[in-house]
Amino acid sequence: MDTAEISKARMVSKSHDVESSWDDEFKKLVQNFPKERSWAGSNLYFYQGFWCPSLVLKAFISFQKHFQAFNSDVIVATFPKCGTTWLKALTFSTLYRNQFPWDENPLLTFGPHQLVRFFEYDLYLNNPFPDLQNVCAYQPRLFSTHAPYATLPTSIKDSGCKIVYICRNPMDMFISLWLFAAKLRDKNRESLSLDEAFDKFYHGISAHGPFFDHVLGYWKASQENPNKILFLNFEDLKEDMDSHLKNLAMFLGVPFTDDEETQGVVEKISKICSFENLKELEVNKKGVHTTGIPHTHFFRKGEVGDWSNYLTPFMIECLEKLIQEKLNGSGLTFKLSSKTSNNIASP
Ligand code: PAP
Repeated sequence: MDTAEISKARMVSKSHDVESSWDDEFKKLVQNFPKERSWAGSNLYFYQGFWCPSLVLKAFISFQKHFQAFNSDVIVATFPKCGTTWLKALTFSTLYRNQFPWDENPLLTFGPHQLVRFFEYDLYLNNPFPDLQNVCAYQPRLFSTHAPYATLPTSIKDSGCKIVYICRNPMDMFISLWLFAAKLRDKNRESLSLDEAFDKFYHGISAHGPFFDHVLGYWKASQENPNKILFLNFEDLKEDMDSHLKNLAMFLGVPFTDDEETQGVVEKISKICSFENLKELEVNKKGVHTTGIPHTHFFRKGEVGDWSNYLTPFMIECLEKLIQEKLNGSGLTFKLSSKTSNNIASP
């Protein structure tokens, strides 16, 4: 077995073993939660309106119960496969740019997921009370989560901490997740067919889904409180990185100075965080995340519109209708391809 296969085997066995490691009290707590098979073959539990993977259910509940936010904290929140890795790299590099010499940017030696750690997939995974004072090498503290807005700990919602959220059109997100799940799936199980995955996605069943509830939860919260939540789109970033990076810096309270702009700092950040650069770094070719997932799995194509190579006309029609229905009246728009004619706006 090569390193990737060993990591995968470890990750799959972690997901499968986790339920047998639950104590009686926890088993009792979750016994009545609705349950479904995840796309990669483990279990999803329906908890507080969302499908939580068995691997992180306990960690998520610990995080929800015990995490105390500081006013200065920054949290990268995402639905899986919407640009988490990218936004982690961008937020890290923007927020801390004056805390290290540029040619020693930690992104060159650590994966974005190692630098901006998940609450549920990392910090709380094996420890209900992680020492959060010492996990961040830089200040302010920077964390990440796939948790839906409605389920965030009260201290995150009520404190002055800031949330940066990125969403992505559901067609690209769906294909990205389907291909990712196939890589994680246990060798002894057949991969989920595109039809099967589509059926699950259409009915809101995927890790941290329903997708639309997740996106709209953060979208509405960002509309109500734009100083607290910055809502970004994968497709907008692809189209015009520099102006979104300036907005991000402004939102984080570290706007680029005129000098920095003249020195090309914005372009440097966008370049170091680009798909092409990150994918080729040794650390991202070889490293493994705490869950056992190889870093390479987080870098596939990074494009807008790749769904057109996979979805059937029937699937496209269903998703277009679903998008219209779900976004109705919300003011949220998805760009489905880099060609502007192919966009779905909310009525
Ligand atoms: P996660 O939520 O599981 O952490 P996430 O990083 O959101 O994963 O998703 C990975 C997707 O982002 C992949 O998309 P694809 O399958 O359509 O290719 C990956 O290629 C893409 N991605 C990763 N890094 C970047 C980047 N720097 N720029 C653009 N896209 C990226």
